[in-house]
Amino acid sequence: MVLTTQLSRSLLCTSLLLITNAWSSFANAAEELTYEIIAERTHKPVLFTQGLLVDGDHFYETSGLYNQSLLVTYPIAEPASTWAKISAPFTKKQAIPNQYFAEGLALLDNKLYVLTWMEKTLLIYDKATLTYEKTMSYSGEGWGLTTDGKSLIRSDGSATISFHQPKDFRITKTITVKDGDKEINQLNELEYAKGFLWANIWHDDRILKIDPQTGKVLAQLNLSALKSKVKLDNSEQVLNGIAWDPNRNAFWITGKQWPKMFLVKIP
Ligand SMILES: [Ca+2]
Repeated sequence: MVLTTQLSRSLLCTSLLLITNAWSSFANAAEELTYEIIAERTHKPVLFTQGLLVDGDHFYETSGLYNQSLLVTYPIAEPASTWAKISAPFTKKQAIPNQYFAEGLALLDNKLYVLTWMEKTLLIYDKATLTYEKTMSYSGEGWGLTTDGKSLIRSDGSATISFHQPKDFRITKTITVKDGDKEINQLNELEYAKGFLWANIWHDDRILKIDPQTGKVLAQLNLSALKSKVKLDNSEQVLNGIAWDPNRNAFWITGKQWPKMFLVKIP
């Protein structure tokens, strides 16, 4: 009898704990934003997208992997015919040396900053010509990169976001990204838009809207509907690539080796 009572007490406690945990994870989940896909265009499947941004009427994009990393630029507007779309050359293309795995990309004061994954090296290129200018070094991994117009903002695969001063890439501030109490790891491609930081999560179809001061997740976008619109062959072809297009007041979203990009508007 005593044993039975203890057992039922412990079962009751376990159930209460499960309910509490379920409630707290529910309470932590940031609000889901609604969105509309207002346009789509081709994306060259050769691009293993790591960084994506819009400047004026052009995209700038980095493509990863060793021995094949690239920095490219191409127009947002596409030719009319399907063949012309598929065969359109890049406006400019710069091969990144074989020892580097290119990662995130940011544009600040006419310089393109390219992170590398494990090489602890930031590569700097001239925006107009894509010519290489110099490198700077840093600690840790390089995943995503963006800018608020003052700092270069870097993700490294963890929940930490580092703010670097552009002149020497020294860290001036870090934030930890949390949805409620839960740290969100594996933050990848970044975009700074409308005063907020937006981040992909690696191997996840969500993009988070983050308070750049505190790291608090304010809302999330579930973009699994985009992935269902592209034919993918392998599990590494994940959603990755967020670029704010101020002329269209919407985000261009793509993924690694995706054949399409989508223009996503949040009402
Ligand atoms: Ca971006």
